[in-house]
Amino acid sequence: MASLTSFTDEARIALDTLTGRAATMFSSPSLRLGVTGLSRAGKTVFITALVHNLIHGGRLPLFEARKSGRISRARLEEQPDDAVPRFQYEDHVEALVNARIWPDSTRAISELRLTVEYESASGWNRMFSSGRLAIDIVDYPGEWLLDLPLLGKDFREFSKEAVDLAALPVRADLAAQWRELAVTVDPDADADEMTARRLAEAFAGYLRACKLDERALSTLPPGRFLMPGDLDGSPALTFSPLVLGDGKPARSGSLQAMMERRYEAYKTHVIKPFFREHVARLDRQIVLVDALQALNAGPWAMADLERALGEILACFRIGRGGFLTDFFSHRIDRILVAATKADHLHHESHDRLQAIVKRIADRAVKRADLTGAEVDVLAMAAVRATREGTVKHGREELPVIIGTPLKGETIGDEVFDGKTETAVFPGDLPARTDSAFETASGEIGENAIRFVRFRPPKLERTADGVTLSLPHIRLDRAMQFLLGDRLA
Ligand SMILES: Nc1nc2c(ncn2[C@@H]2O[C@H](COP(=O)(O)OP(=O)(O)OP(=O)(O)O)[C@@H](O)[C@H]2O)c(=O)[nH]1
Ligand SMILES: [Mg+2]
Repeated sequence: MASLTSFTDEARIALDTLTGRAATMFSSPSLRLGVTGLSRAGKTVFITALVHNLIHGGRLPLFEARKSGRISRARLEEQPDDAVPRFQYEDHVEALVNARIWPDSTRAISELRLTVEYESASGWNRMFSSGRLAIDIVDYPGEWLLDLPLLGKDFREFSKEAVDLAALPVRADLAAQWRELAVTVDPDADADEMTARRLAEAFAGYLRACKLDERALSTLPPGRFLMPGDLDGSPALTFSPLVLGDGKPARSGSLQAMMERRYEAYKTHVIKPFFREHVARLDRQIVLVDALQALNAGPWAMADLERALGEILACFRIGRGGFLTDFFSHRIDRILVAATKADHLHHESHDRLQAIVKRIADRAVKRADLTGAEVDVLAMAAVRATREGTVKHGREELPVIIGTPLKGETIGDEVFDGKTETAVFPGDLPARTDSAFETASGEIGENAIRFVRFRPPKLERTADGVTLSLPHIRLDRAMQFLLGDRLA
């Protein structure tokens, strides 16, 4: 991973950051916050809830600048990057707040600028700061980050790793079709577009299956195979790992040579620009993980999530220690790993969820060698769709969560209509963190909690009919960690 980017890339990043720095000297300070996570982790909901709570005066007792009344105004402004799609905040709010449905899946990068006007807590800062902070929030798929390690690997290494992973018991059946094809293809045969396409499609199919299957596996690179963005069908995406024998170099004109070339093109035209234009410019990062889904799927999925998180975190190490260190004005100095959707659990289990995620994150952080950046771990719900209660069960009082299950959700024989509120006993997470990771039986769903998807909450209104802001769990803590010091 030492030479992730070539000299010219690094020089360009340096130049970009220098011009970026010059620009910020004349405008108000800004902070680039990256929001990532694997698909469905909760990125869109998190950003929408954060912005909504800031603009509409949400209850944020742990967010110090708000609590002490120093934020006078927060509003959306035009984003600085014209070439990046805007995060469709208004549509997402309409869905969440008015229609009470979850926002649509978003499959590419987007950006939103939120400007906060505040009064510094210290007189010194008040004298020298403009009292304005522009927060550029960048939403991008975690799958794209999983591509970054490819920059340090040639086609042969990429192929070997992919072949090895596909043979793991937990993946083998999902990969069967691609593996069958891959072993019959002769890498030394003449390059042929149809073979390339069949292989690429089979490989993409396998990656998709990992994601859909109840095993809840994180995906493998190349990230654009699942989320092609505007690259769908392009040659840079029409390749696949091959089963390669000993170290013979590819014969010119062979299938192997063609795949190698496309793999390299993918690195040059997809991975590097993404890294250079987006990741290298971030100041802060939140990585959302759907730990509940992985917990429900069992220890294999937990191990897989840990692997993916490790690779994601390793991407943020870049820019330290190299000759470029001095140029990086945008080095990521704080990373928050957050398990979302904690509202599916009773609050007694929130700390357990946090402990489990902390275990995964600690190991991943160690492996990613992230010394220098401050890393925190949190269990939260960006939007709280449930409230708590207790239900008498014989002599026992059971802690329950109450909410409106989505239409079509089931518990036992009951099928919900999307209108009826119900109390669900979600079960407890294991008190002993270790047990979430033990592969003793390796069975799926051993730690299963009862997982029902709820509709977004109905917002309360005040006596004069004003709707209150979106409820959450510990969103304010996340905001304090990610933004608090910049509003001090
Ligand atoms: N109860 C609850 N559900 C949530 C929360 N956040 C996300 N979800 C659920 O998770 C789903 C995915 O959330 P999104 O915010 O769309 O996730 P994403 O990471 O943007 O997903 P992609 O755009 O597909 O990559 C939602 O449709 C909700 O069902 C939360 O805070 N509470
Ligand atoms: Mg999204």
